[in-house]
Amino acid sequence: MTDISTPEVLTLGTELTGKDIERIDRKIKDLADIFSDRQAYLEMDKSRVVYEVASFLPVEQGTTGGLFYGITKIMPGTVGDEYFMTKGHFHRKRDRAEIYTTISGEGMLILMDEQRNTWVEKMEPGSVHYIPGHVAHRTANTGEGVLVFWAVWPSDAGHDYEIISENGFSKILVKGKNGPLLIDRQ
Ligand code: M6P
Ligand code: ZN
Repeated sequence: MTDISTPEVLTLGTELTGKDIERIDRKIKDLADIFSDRQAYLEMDKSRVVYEVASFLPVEQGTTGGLFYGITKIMPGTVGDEYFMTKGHFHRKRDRAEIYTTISGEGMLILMDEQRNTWVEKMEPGSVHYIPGHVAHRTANTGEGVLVFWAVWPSDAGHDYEIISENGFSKILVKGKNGPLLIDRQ
């Protein structure tokens, strides 16, 4: 008989639980090349968690035609003036797209194309963001609470972090007097 029970069910909320969930914590110590204010970075508690990712990977990495999904939670905070954010990546298979849906909190999706043009989309509960292929993406928490979003991406997309850790994005998102500001990286 075919087993029609669903082995993993995601309830669209702030948690993703189940036996096959891969969990990654990114702490300040893991984000050395990410934040632009070196001095502020050095003064931070290295064990502080910046974000957590819980992913459901139902097929093997690299499988064509499958999908992965995950919940990311970014804590509120800044390093200097720069908001807590994810490392950011291009997809290793550059043409692969992705969708983000904001569950709670406030943030910005920071996008950069291969010509290093950078722009943002505001993330708020219910906002849905289509990230085209060939566009690097990272998310920043601009609010007082935790930013939680749901991501869905192709199982053969892969993560390419190298370009971002070497050159960053061309712009950074900082806390200004009247809210977030996207400014050129020094
Ligand atoms: C989203 C998806 C994941 C990604 C995570 C954190 O959930 O895009 O694939 O891993 O954000 O982003 P990063 O890998 O850049 O730290
Ligand atoms: Zn991605």
